[in-house]
Amino acid sequence: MTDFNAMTEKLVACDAEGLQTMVQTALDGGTPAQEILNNGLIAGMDIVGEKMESGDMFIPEVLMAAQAMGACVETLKPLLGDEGGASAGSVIIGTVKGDLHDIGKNLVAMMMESAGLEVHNLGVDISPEDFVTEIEKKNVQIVCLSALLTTTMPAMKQTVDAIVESGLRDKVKIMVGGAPVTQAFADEIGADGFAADAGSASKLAKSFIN
Ligand code: B1M
Repeated sequence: MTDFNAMTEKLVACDAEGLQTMVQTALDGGTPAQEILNNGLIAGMDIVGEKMESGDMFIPEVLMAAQAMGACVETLKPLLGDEGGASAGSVIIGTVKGDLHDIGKNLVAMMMESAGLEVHNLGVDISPEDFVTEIEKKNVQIVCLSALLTTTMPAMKQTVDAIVESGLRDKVKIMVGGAPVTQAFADEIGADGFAADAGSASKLAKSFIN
């Protein structure tokens, strides 16, 4: 049986090599990738967040933990979700201006890809203007905005407003997500949907396409 507590401890200790070995051992032992992601990696990152808040972990360590998690997510990627099929629609996703968090956003992108969507991942710190430019360039049906900071949530509203002003609002569905974001906030800023996690984001995107 996989010891998820030991896995979270490795992540909190920023032991990238030890974590990777543990993830591989769990996979070899038949533990599903989704369980490893939820109970080992995301649970570990929640503890990192608590320690960051209480001043027990500092930015360089948090970054190291994030990198260790990112490497493990790459290992899990081919094994997570497999609804397959031809491209069901196209999406752009990015973290809004001023915000550099990308782990959750990348998970959402990954789940959407494995659900058969064509995903254009713009990265982090994306301005409203750049979102508009990319919507035009890529001709996508769905726009996903991610924010992890309460201070960057207003940039989500600015992005929705910029899409309205560009005349593209009717052409796209706008989805928002990230730890501080709620359905009420999505409604308030005029987004079409909110998703609390990568799995439900992928399902919601597919429902918009269908
Ligand atoms: Co930051 N950070 N951070 N950080 N960081 C948080 C978010 C924080 C809650 C930590 C804390 O204090 N407890 C806090 C925010 C407080 C607030 O705003 N209320 C915080 C802070 C304050 C900061 C800085 C300001 C710290 C400083 O400099 N003093 C700074 C800001 C930098 C910036 O962005 N401008 C900062 C920096 C960093 C690092 C760079 C060190 C690093 C990011 C590395 C990286 O992403 N490459 C980092 C990290 C790692 C975190 C925590 C610890 C973990 C975030 C994470 O990756 N979670 C975080 C605490 C926490 O969340 N527990 C914290 C795992 C990930 C899988 O979950 O991102 O929530 P999440 O994604 C989920 C869902 O939210 C959803 O699906 C995902 C998967 O299920 N989702 C979407 C996400 N995006 C979506 C988009 C969608 C749909 C769903 O579109 C439709």
